[in-house]
Amino acid sequence: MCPTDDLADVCAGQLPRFSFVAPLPKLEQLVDKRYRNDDTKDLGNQRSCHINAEEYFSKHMAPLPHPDPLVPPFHQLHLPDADVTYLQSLDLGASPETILTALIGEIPWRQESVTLWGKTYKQPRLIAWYGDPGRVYRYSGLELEPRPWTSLLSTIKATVETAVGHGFNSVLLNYYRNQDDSMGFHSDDEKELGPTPIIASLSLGAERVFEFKSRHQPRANPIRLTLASGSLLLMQGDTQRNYKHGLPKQARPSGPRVNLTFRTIIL
Ligand SMILES: O=C(O)CCC(=O)C(=O)O
Ligand SMILES: [Mn+2]
Repeated sequence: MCPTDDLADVCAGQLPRFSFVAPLPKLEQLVDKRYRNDDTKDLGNQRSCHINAEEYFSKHMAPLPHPDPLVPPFHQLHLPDADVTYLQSLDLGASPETILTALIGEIPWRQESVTLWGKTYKQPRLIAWYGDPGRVYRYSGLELEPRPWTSLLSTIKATVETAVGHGFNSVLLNYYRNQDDSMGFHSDDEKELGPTPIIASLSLGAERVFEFKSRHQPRANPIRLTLASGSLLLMQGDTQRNYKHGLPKQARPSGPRVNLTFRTIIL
């Protein structure tokens, strides 16, 4: 069994360092001492420690077999009752920063207003929705008509589809301008995504912390991942049914980040 099954807080994406925080009494059970190093430190009643990610992944997170041996393997995150895999660096044919700059320049970004619990407020980020004709996405009172694929987005989509072995018909782009932009906890569980959506989430630009929280144990500590620029996070199976996810604001200054979540809208 992988010790992350019970981890209160996992923070990956900083290869070769992999860090996590767990409640102090559990730490000893969860972490094989061989993966610890000396910079373990106390954080109140929590303790943070760093372990060697390459070694950890190779022992506890089996790479998934992929039909194309040239495509680097994904690592499975051990979230119980979910299916989440992470690829540290997807080869996009250009640097993530080059693509980030191109997308920031070419996308007609919009700040939308959403209505939640009867209150309307502006989303703390900019968004854009692209897809095949008719693939409308509705959430939180918003109705997004798809823009036609640009050549850059079609190219990225094809690369993502090859990496995950699944086709998509739409993408939601999120532009986090700085550390104050965020996305609240939610599940991508709208009915037009089907009962077990496959969502491939590509991150470009500043590293930001991404959090998972169990829908059944809302008081449990969130599980945290740092998403690297150029990384691909794949959520499928029962992930949306059993977990919420979000991207909190952060205190530390952050540069721009664009995230593309490729989806399949079922008509
Ligand atoms: O920016 C991210 O990494 C999260 C995006 C997301 O959850 C969404 O678009 O539904
Ligand atoms: Mn989401």
